[in-house]
Formats: sequence, C-alpha cells, structure tokens
Amino acid sequence: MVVMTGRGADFLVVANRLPVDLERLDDGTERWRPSPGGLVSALEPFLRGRNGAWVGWSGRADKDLESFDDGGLLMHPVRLSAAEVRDYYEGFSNATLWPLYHDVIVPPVFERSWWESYVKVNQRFADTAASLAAKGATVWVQDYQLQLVPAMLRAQRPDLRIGFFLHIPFPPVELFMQLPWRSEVVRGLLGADVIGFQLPQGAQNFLWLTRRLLGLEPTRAAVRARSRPGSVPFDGRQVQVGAFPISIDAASFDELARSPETSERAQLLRSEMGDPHRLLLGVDRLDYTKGIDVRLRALRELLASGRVDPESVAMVQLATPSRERVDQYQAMRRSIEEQVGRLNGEFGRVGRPIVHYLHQSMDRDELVAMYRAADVMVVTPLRDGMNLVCKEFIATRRGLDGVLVLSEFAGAASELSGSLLVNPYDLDGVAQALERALTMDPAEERTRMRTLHRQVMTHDVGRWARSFLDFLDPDEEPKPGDEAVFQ
Ligand code: ADQ
Repeated sequence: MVVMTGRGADFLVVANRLPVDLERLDDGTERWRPSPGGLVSALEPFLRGRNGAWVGWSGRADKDLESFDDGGLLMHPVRLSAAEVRDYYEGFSNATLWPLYHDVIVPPVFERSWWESYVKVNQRFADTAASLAAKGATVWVQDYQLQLVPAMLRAQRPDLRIGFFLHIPFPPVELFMQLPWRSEVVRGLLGADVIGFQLPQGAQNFLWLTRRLLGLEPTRAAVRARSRPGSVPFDGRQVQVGAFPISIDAASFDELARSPETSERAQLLRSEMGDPHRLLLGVDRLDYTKGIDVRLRALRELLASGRVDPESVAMVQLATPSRERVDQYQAMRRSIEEQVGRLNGEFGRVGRPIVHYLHQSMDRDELVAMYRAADVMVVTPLRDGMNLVCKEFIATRRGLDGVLVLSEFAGAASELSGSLLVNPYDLDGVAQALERALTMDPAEERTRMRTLHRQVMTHDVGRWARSFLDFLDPDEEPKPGDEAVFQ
C-alpha cells in the first residue's frame, strides 16, 4: 500500500516503465540514471509544472524501491516479481498482445495464467495511481501493457480525468476477436475519458469493435468522418476516441546534428567504412515487426543481380537488443545474423564488409552521428504504430540531403509523403526503391527532403502531448502554440 503525504499529484503518467533506469555501479551500489526518450521530454513541462508523478516499473524484478523526488517530479516504482515479468510482461504483453496487434505476423500465444498475471499487475498500477492522485487530477495511462488500468482506476476514483494512449497499432476487428479476453480489454479501455491512437484507422477499428462486441452505439459521425475524433457512449459517459500521431523532440535532434563534433564523428564513421559512395542505414529495436530481413534480402538481390556495385555501397544496421527471453526474438536474431554473414561472405572483402551489423544500443550522440553519416535511411516494418526512427533521421537533415525509404505499414507513412514508400511484402518493390534511392539525383533528393523536414520540424512531440492533453482536460489554461493535430 502506498502511503501518501501532502495532497497528492495533480498530473500522473502511468506507464509500464519509469523514465529512469536503475544503474549498478562498480562498487556495488546503485543509482537512478535518466533514460532519455521523447515521451519524458514531451511530458516534463506538464509534470513538473503541475505537481506531477510518474508510476512505472524500474526494469528489475523482485525489487522493492522507494519513491523519490526527481527535480519536482515524483517517481513511483511499481514492484514486479520475476514470475510477473515472465507472465505479465514477456508473456501477455509481448507474446500475446504485441503479435496480435501487429497483424499476427507471428502467432499470438493465448495462455490463461499470463492473462491472470496481466489483470493482477494492471490492478497494482491502478491502485498505486489511485492512491497518489489528488482530487480531480489528470491521469494519462500509456500503452498496451496497461489497457485495464483506465476502468480499474475509474472504479476507485470517479473524480479523475483519465486518458489512455496506445503507441502500437490497434488491429482490425477480425483479428482482435481472436483474443479470449477481448471484452475485458475493451471495457478496460472504456474506463478512460479520452482514448488516443496513432492513426484514424486504429480509432476506427476500436469504435467498430465497441459496436460489434458490446453492442454500443458509437456516434455515426465518428465512424464516418475520418478527420474528426469520434465518441462512444458508455456507462453514462461519452468516451472520446481520436488519432494523435506521436512524434519526436525534433529541435534537440536538429541541434545535436548541427554540432561540429557530430559532423566530425560522421565523417570519421564514413572513412572507417572505406568511404562508400552511398551509405545505407537501418536502426531498429531487434523485433520481427521491423522487417530488418526484408531490407537485407532486397540489398542482396541488388548485389547478386549486379544492379549495385559492392564497391560503391555499405550498410550499417543497428539493432538494439530487445525482449531477449521471448522465443520468437531468439529465432529472429539468429536468422538476421545468418543473413548478414551470408551477405558479407558473398559480397564483402577483407576489411570491407558490406553490412556493418551492431547488436547494441547506441548513445544519442553516436546515433545522431550515424544518421548524419548516412545517405539512405531504410525503414521497412511489416507493421509499426508510428516509427520514430524515420522522424529522427529527417530531423538531422537540415541541409535537405538524404533519402528515406519507408514502409507503407509504418504509421509515419501517412505524414511522410516525401519518402519512397514501399510495400515490405513486395521484395521487387523494395529492391527497386533501394536502387532508386541509391541513384537519386540531388535536386529530387532536396525537393523530397524539404517536405519531410518541414513536416517533422513543425509536428514535434510537444505538440502531440499538448493536443492530447487539451482534449483530455479542456479546462486547463491554454499554452502558447496549442492547436489540434487530428488527422
Ligand atoms: P518502438 O517499437 O520501440 O516504439 P520506434 O518508434 O522506432 O519503435 O522507436 C525506437 C526508439 O529506439 C527510437 O527513438 C530510436 O532512436 C531508438 N533506437 C533504436 N535502435 C537503437 C539503437 N541501436 N541504439 C539506440 N537507440 C536506438 C513503439 C512503437 C512505435 C512508436 C513508438 C512511440 O512500436 O510504432 O513509434 O512506440 O509511440
């Protein structure tokens, strides 16, 4: 049970993870280290300005940790046991919901004990938030790991304004219907006042589902008109449902990209790779939804058919380790590493591999230097809620050079029309787009990048957060720059 002091928080974020990591030092002691991310930087002004609190897991199992004040923001760790990490997190969140919501790219596993753990952990997050929130506070619940929290929270604290945002796609009704606990999940979400999705299609899928599954009557206008958020009456309330495409802290990427250190590092990286004529780049969490294999196969085709000269290109593929204890992730890692080995074996030479593959997480400075060093950014997910990597690349291209090859199935595709859009299931199409990107003339490159750059620099994550929160909490004082960004 959480013991509250003072009057409680006026604004809470509830997310699976805290925006800080517990770091173990050489002397055996531990300390909190900020884990920088777009979400936390976007929300900071709201959190710090309004007596804010963040409720989330520390990332370590079986650890009881005290809440602490981080510059005016209360960090409140939620404890997960090792069994809960296995069942709630690796199991139900990442082996049931993640594949189900990403078009069933791999078969979701339905396991009753995982569901039971998901319910239990969601209840713990809800109880914690309920005990920390001041009267009438605003609570913003994040993502697929916590879909039951809105209803669980409302049951205890009807005085709160509750928002929910889903970072991953919301699937079509036919796929969602596979879930044995489908009604419970939809009812969980309907506890919110505002439910936000990345794209209008996700909002639409959800509204259809409330009709099909629960017999509710979403407003006709909502279902028809894609440009407006819709709503659905539930339990005597009107639940608002809309699309709020997330973005990045574009100014900070731009600033870092322009520093002399970054330019120097980018040049050095290129020369270390033998100064290829064109450098391709992929940056992903190592996940089967990201289509890393797709771009490797397309590159291999181009090299094997002689359409691309192995002396003229190199590729860097950064793959952050991710969910390493989930079976499907281990198999996918092996397969990607085999493909990289094969490409280098066939087309590389001593000291000059074609693909530089790093299974590591980079710090922000090095990542931005990689973006700066690259000529062609290749983003080919089979399905992705948004994809921030492509927006980060664009934010580093103030000089308007560089080409983006982007999957139609990334949420970002609907905003980034200056990219070369590809269907990642069409190998020939991807190969053609890569070839086109590698040979694009600088004038076309500039024209395309100008549109992309303008879009990303003017639609940053701060604007995303403001638009959601204005909608959730219309009585709050408007802040400079507020405007709606519904698509
Ligand atoms: P992710 O699936 O994690 O996010 P993405 O949006 O691309 O996907 O964000 C990945 C982040 O990790 C980026 O900020 C990127 O810079 C960073 N990253 C990737 N590889 C890295 C590496 N090797 N080293 C360091 N950093 C690396 C989920 C959804 C997305 C949605 C986001 C935000 O799946 O669709 O865009 O949430 O809502």
